[in-house]
Amino acid sequence: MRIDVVSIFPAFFDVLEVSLLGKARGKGLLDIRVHDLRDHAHGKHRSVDDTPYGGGAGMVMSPEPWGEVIDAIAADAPDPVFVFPSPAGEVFTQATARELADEPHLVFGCGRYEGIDERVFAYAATRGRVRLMSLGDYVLNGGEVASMAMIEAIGRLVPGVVGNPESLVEESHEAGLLEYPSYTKPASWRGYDVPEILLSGHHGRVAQWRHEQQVARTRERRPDLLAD
Ligand code: 6GU
Repeated sequence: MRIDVVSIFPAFFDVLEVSLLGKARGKGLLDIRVHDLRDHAHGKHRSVDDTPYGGGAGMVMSPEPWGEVIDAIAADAPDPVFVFPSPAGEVFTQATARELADEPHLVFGCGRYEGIDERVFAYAATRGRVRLMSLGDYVLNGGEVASMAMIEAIGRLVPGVVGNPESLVEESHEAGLLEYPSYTKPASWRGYDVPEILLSGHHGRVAQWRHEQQVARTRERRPDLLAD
């Protein structure tokens, strides 16, 4: 899978060189390319933003550098999915991660300030498909950390990135439930004991207990997931 990232802070994405995704890049499973939006700003001060029409606080990212970088990426590889992280977007879920993991080419456009000139989204839609995606109901300073989260959630679903594909199956959100609790040795630690059933060797009863735990903690922590 190819992933292009556009940002005025490309250094945010240096951490994509470590851990599981770093290894996947080394193996050629993920082709991640980070672009500095400022390379496409041509004014005397290389500015990428300006004051909002209609007034109001903050600055808005100008369309011209975005148009240029979108053209450069789309010329190289047509019809990508453009993902613009935004607290005004649709909510990114495990289902979204699964959908996007099937795409051959994603482009993450990271906005800063009060956002990106709205026309950029319309233009990007002429060069590919466009999704505005939010991580949840809170506000970050820009799209960089949000993109990182989405790239990790999507990248680990690309075949070969996670060594044992079975570990993707029983996770939180895969069955619409939270994950069951996990334990390892020692069986007794500082007065806390591992639940007896897990030491019993009865695979069927263990599976049933784990499912009950999943339902119980989902009801307790995330009743919204059980509603639908
Ligand atoms: Cl995707 N972007 C920003 N700036 N803030 C957010 C977000 C995204 N998701 C939640 N808060």
